[in-house]
Amino acid sequence: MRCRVCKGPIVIELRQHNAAFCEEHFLRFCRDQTARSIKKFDMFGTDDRILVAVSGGKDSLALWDILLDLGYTADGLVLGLGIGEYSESSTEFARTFARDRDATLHEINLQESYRFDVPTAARETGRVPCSACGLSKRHLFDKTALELGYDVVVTGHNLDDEAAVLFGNTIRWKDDYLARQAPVLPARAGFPRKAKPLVRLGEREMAAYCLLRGIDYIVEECPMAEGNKHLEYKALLNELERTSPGAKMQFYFGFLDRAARHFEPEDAVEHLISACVRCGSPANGEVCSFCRLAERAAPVVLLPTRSGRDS
Ligand code: Q46
Ligand code: ZN
Ligand code: ZN
Repeated sequence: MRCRVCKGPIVIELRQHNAAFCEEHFLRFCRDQTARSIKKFDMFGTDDRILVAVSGGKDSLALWDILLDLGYTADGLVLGLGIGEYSESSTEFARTFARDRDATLHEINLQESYRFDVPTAARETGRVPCSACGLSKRHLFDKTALELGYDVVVTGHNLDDEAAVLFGNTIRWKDDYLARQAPVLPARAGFPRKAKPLVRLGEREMAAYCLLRGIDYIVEECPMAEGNKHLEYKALLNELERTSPGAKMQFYFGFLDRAARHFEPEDAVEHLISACVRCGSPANGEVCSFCRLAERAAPVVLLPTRSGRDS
């Protein structure tokens, strides 16, 4: 096979696109696919300040790299989740990338700022680790974006992630989650806009992108991911993709084009009416779910108040 664009020797074949590319045109393909999603879903513009949710993995670092190359103003935020060596290495990869690209990286360490970490929170509250972790991540990315004046938070969720989440939500018909499956979610009171510019690219492409660009990233899976249903769904969809190239794209984009509108929330009734007395974030009671989690995970320590986030 030869490169679809220049007919030169190839570095990758993409069966779902019935195409193959040389290095230069594969990198351009990744940028073009990202730019296409940003435009099609009206995710953000060149005047917007973007906060990249950086994990130290291939997707978030590739996304950050592509956004910078496309000329966007994109800073990163990495969270120290306290998941042993995995968290330390992840943060180190994020720092190295930021240093190499002369980009701004914000850091929040759960233990230092809130006196708990993900394993403790999971243990003390009886939640599965990914639930405690996801709640903390959403809260800290949203809150930091709003406090520092970013217009949008972007995440490195790729097509494999989104198809797996859609699959899980579909087989259980989780209407409320299906309503939030779009690659861009508008800002609402207390929440910034969120976007997933990598939805047209898969894991394999992102790994190849990082390899070709010389971006080092954490390869190991998070040790707390065990039992995570999404990994199971990903494996199922990979098997399907092997025999039917393009199945993931058809499933995900078919849903967006033809079915998503049926799951749109009815007249957005605002359930989260109050501001958390501790941190000011939206809450459906006095205290938001993150502060409730933190209180149970680190009960003897006074939590930061609205005026002293990192103190
Ligand atoms: S970091 Fe956190 Fe993930 Fe680890 S504990 Fe689960 S959610 S698997 S992306
Ligand atoms: Zn080429
Ligand atoms: Zn709170």
